[in-house]
Parts: sequence; C-alpha cells; structure tokens
Amino acid sequence: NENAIASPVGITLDRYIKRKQSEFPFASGELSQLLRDIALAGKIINREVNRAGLIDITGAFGNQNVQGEQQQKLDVVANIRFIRALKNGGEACAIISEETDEVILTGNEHGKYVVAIDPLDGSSNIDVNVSIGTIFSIYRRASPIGEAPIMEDFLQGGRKQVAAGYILYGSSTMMVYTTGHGVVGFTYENSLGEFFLSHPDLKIPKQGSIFSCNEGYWYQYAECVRLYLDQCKRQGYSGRYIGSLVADFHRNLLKGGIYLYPALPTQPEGKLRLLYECYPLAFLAEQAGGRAINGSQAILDVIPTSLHQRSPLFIGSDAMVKEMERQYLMEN
Ligand code: AHM
Ligand code: MG
Repeated sequence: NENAIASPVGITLDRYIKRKQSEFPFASGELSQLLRDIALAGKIINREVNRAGLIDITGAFGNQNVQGEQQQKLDVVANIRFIRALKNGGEACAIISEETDEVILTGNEHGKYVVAIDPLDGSSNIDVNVSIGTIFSIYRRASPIGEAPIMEDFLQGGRKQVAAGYILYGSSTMMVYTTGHGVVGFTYENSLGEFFLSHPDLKIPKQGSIFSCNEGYWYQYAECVRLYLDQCKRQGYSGRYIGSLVADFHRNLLKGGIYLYPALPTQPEGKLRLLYECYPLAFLAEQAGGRAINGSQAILDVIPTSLHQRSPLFIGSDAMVKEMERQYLMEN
C-alpha cells in the first residue's frame, strides 16, 4: 500500500545515509563515508562470527583462512579486520581499541575523525555461541588536519561524540547508531549482504521491568545497589543478564530496563571502559530518551583522563536509572 512505499523502513543503510547526507548540503560527506566503513567492518566481523564454530572443522582439513593467516582468537581477528577497514576507508586518522594499548595511527593524516572501538565485546560469550557485539564512538579530531593525531583527540569528553553505535551479532545482526538526531537501527540480510532500516526511531520505554547485572557480585555491591535491586525484586521485575553489554543494552533499549555494572571492592572503578563502552552507549541511551550515570553523574559528563579508563555504569530506562541515582545519592 501507499504507506508502505512512503515509509522509510526497508531502505538500505547506504541509501539511508545518502538521504541523510543530502539533508546537510554543506557537510562534506566524510562522516557518512565513515559510517559506511564501519558497517562494512561489521559485515566482515559478522562473517567471522558466523563461521566461528567451523574453524576447528575446516582446520581439521588443513585449511587456512582465505588470507592465509594463522587461526587467531575471534576478538583479535575482529580487531585486525576493523582497523583494516578504517585504514582503507581513509576518514579516520587514528583509532583506539580495547584490544590495543596505544593509539593506532591509520596513516590518513587528512582524516577528520578519530574512532574508539571495542571490536568484539562480550569475550566470555565468544566461544559458546551467545550474542556478542562491536561498539564504536566517533569524534571530530581536535588536532589540526594534516598533522599527526594526538591522544587529546580521544579525550574530548562524551558530549563531543559526533556519532556512536554498535553492531550486535545475535539471532539477527543489527547495526544501531546515533549522530545526535535520535537512534536508528538496521537489520542485516545475510543473503543480500545489506543492512536494512528496521527501527527508524528507537525510543527506550521510560519505565521497564528488567534488571540486568551479575548477581554473583551481590555481596560486593554497595548497599544502595542492593537496596535498588531488592526493590526491583519486590516489584516482580525480571532478572536478565547475558553478560554481553551490547546484547543486554539492546534488549533493555527495546523492552525497557536497567543495566548495572557498579564499582566493586575488587574493581573500584567498575569493569567497563569509559571511551568505547560507556560513552557510546550513554550517547545512544540519551538519544533514545533514556539515561546513563556512573552513580552521581551523567556518564557523558565524566571527564576522561586516560584512553582505557574504567567507569561504573547504570544505564537504561529514565525512571529506573533515576531511582538508582536517588538511592546512590542518599548513600554517598
Ligand atoms: P569484555 O570487554 O572483556 O568482553 O568485558 C565486557 C563485558 C560486558 O560485555 C559484560 O556486560 C561484562 O563484561 C560482563 O562482566 P561480568 O562477567 O563481570 O559480569
Ligand atoms: Mg569490552
């Protein structure tokens, strides 16, 4: 029917990005190209993830993979593939990655952007066929174009992100991102090799009934966290924890819920990384009408001091995160 034709649902990611680009006639198109490069990297990693279980089998036949490389762990493969795609794309001058200690220079000194990535998050789920994800965060560089990028390009703070998102390798593969104008989601069609727009304007329910945390840490959690979780249980909320941040976040984004990774005595700053886990998901959460805090402060306002710094994270439905915040502020 006519509505279906007028609806943007079903257009490819490429076409969607082009359409958005034409709404900003003075933009150079480099961010659009960078998003396409990231989608391509996502397709490549998706392929690797999909055949992960086959590696031992094909290995048994004496096959090497197509590039003739030795078999490596999937997170290392994802890191290599992602960096290669961004180097070839040319829009990013530097990358930081969970898998690499130092800033990675792409050699594209005329690139306007820097990208922070967790190439394959949810490492404990990689070998057991459970959903995993890629997270990315993009800044316009602060250093002069044409010169060598510097560490400060990555330490501009969460509010300076120009785009952020994730690719979820789940029962379907999806790419979800924001450029600061709401959140859009695309679903990958394997046989066509294309992402199609499936979620044109993602909004997280203000209130949900799912809490997601590793309850094994119960006796390490601060009192305020236990009080909050206790409230959730008294209200009959469901506990859902995959142990893959992207997948837990994605479910809560669609259904409403809160994800918690608090500070622990053994991990006083929490576990998750500020630049390529907390910031990008916080940007998405806020753009979807949700909230993300480290306890007392919005994640996006946390001042970054180092590339791989950690932060506690409470993220999800606005009302749930606010209630957690209230408990936190009463205790602290
Ligand atoms: P990773 O970057 O080593 O994969 O760790 C991040 C992951 C998140 O995806 C997940 O939410 C969390 O660590 C799970 O940690 P835990 O096993 O402590 O519950
Ligand atoms: Mg990670």
